Amino acid sequence: MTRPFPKDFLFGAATAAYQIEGAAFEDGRTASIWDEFSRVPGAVIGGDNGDVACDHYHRYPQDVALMKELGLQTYRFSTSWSRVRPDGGAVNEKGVDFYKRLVDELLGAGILPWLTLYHWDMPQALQEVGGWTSRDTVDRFVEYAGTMHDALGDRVNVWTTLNEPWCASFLSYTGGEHAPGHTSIAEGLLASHHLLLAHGATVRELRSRDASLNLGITLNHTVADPADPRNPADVDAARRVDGQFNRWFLDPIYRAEYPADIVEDVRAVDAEAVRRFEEAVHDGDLATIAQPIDTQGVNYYHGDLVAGQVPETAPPSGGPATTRPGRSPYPSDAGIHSVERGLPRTAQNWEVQPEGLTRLLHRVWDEYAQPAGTVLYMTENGAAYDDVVASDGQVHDADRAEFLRLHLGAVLDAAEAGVDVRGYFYWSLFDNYEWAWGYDKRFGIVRVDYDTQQRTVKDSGREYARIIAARAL
Ligand code: PNW
Repeated sequence: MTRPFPKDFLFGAATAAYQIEGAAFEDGRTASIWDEFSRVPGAVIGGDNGDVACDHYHRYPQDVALMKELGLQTYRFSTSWSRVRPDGGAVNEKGVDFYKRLVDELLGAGILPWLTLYHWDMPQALQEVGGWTSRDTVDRFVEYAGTMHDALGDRVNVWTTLNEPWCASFLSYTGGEHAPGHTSIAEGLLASHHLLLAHGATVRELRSRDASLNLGITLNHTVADPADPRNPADVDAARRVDGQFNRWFLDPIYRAEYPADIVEDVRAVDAEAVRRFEEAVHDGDLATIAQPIDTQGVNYYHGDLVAGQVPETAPPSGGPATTRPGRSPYPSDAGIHSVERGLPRTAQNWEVQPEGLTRLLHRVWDEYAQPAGTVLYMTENGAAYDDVVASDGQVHDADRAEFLRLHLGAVLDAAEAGVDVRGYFYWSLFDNYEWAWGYDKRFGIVRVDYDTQQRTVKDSGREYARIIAARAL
């Protein structure tokens, strides 16, 4: 029995500027926080950086041809702020032109461009005056968004303001794992608020320019389950993971409020940080953040089984083993312990838990998106595996093909039960620069040989192409 996808369901794949473009200092682009952070000793495995990456900046015509060959209907990419407005300052026409050429190439191939304005590569010059901890950065971001709309508003309909503000705030300013690599609770809180404010202000600005645009944001989610649902400490651990990871962003966007339980949890840990955060939330900010959106992107990789006490068997770490000191990305992290449940794991030790995705989609739809009239798309889902190139020159990645089928099935389960989820983007089209893991972890359905820049469609890519052609599982 084959299971058909809904008629208007869109199949795509996703990338991000810093992870694939390379050409880091060409045509007027200046440093971003990732150019800087990747050079900090011990911050990234292997000391890797995005100077060359997949050289997509020069190879985009062949790359778009490959997308067409796979049958992708849509392509999710991000634009580089420091290419378009180097140092966050004046417009750089050469940088803007790259995105015009890319979009024209996509449209020529019949592929819908799905543009994300911020996938973590803030100009380093703006970081030096506070980055996302500074309210001024919000205005700089809206200017940059306006530049992109001036250039592409006639050709791009779908605009995503931010990718995963949780990573851009707490993983970056509190956990220290991502650029700028800070470990401050106050900075994480301030960054999250200014990112959300930048989102809302951008939606307001673009909406006022053109009411026909499809505007939204992409959030990364987890599904937190208590190890023992009858143990109050485990239930509380799950509440706090959910609150800090999911509700901290969902509640302001859809309900114009921050989750009060989490504010109080964090106050108990660092009252001064919460005082600064509350001072940074001005009258009217929450109304700005809660602008109606057309689309919410859902990114899902895995869930979390958590306990209130240290478990007998701790699971392997799901974080990159860099040599820099970090801290938990959760401002209130006491009493949150991951528990092993024997699920299969990817090469990053991330659990493979497709049923969590079905539950997540139901939850986001029922509690947030449906009441707001917002439609859902899966904007990221994928897996790193230790690929090998076989003697026939191919990559027989049966594990990734299975991961893809299982998660597409989980999306279909939700869609068939009434969740309005209208598309799926596999992460990622290419092997690419996997942030603090460097080039060590490969997510692509297309292999990239970093010596020759040769692209090879993996078995998982062929499988995806078959599913897209059949529009059924
Ligand atoms: C997402 N975490 O990152 C990003 O949007 C992609 O750029 C990235 O390549 C992909 O997922 C795979 O990692 C995340 O620690 C990075 O929870 C880290 C986390 C979550 C998402």
